[in-house]
Amino acid sequence: MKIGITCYPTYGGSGIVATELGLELATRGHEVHFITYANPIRLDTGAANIHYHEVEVSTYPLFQYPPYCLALASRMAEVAEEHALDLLHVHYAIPHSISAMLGQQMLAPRRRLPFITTLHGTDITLVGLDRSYFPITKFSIEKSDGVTSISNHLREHTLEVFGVSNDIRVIYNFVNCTIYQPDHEKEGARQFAPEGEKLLIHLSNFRPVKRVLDCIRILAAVRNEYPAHLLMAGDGPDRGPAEHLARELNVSRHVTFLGKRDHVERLIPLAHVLLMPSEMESFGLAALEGMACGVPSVATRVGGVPELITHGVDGYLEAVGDIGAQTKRVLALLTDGDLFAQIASAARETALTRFCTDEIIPQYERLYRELL
Ligand code: GMT
Repeated sequence: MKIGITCYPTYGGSGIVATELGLELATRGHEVHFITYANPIRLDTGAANIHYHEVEVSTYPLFQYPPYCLALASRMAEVAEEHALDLLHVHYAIPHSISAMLGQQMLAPRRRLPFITTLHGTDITLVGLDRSYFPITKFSIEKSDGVTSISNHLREHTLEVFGVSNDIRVIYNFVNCTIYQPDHEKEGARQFAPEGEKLLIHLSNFRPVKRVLDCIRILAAVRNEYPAHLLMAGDGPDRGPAEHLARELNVSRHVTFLGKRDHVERLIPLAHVLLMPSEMESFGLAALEGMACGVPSVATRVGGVPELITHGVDGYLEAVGDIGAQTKRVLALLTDGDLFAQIASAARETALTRFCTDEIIPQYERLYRELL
């Protein structure tokens, strides 16, 4: 099949899922065309069957807000026509599904171009609920030829809040378990913690919903009882406040802010625990990447996370903001070798059996075939 994929190319779960999906589809022989305003961060444009089409958004003094949505729609129609695309698959409803709908209408006199919208979370739970975006988000879902959501929780939430009658199919996030592997020796941890402290890791876009300050508070509390070092991978609005808090709590020597990182599959396996203290997660892709690397998560019981992590089996779930409870779980994993081995191996097993690419990618292929 010839598939056009659009996503936010920046650091964020939806862009990562879209990019990894495109790469996986390409290795399965499909022709994949990324139509985005910049090269998606994890995209290897040299890979076989992968094509990249940049969306140029021209400005004009009259435009206080350059109409990206229109530039994207034009580019989608152009690429679809030129490369005979079978369908468009957009990730994150706003504004991608509206652009896809316009692209579809531009081609309608000549050919059919179905489009699928994958809902990722904040497009529904945060941005989509904003009064200025609610009606258009609802409309774009209704107009999509196929809609998928990355968890049951997000599906239920969408049906309830938007009152749409679409058949929303749940297709979970996935991880490539060959690329994401455990590292039992964790030798590389010494580059960050030369005194042999165990590593905790957090990965996100440092937006308020991620509660990155809680990671610093947990690290400080853990260090009262056990030597640990925290890796903070990613960047975003709460990085400054997190650095400030680390200084205030006198732990800045024990926290490394890495900024945006490629190849997190080389970083995550060095850690013993992944922290995901989010206010909301519709799925929690970072936790899944951790599980594939045999790094259990101490996370919050929110949104779709319980569909991924089974509390006490392959990770831990605690209440949002309960630093004490999250700290206790981290300490248990750091100090009890048998417990760590058991939970880490169950986490890897969950990734392998429920969320690996071989399990999930065919679900997208099936949906594409049904639509065509
Ligand atoms: O979490 C973010 O702020 C990024 C956001 C995105 O769309 O890039 O992530 C959402 O999509 C991810 C991939 O499907 C999910 O794993 C995240 O749970 C989801 N984030 C939220 O629901 C807050």
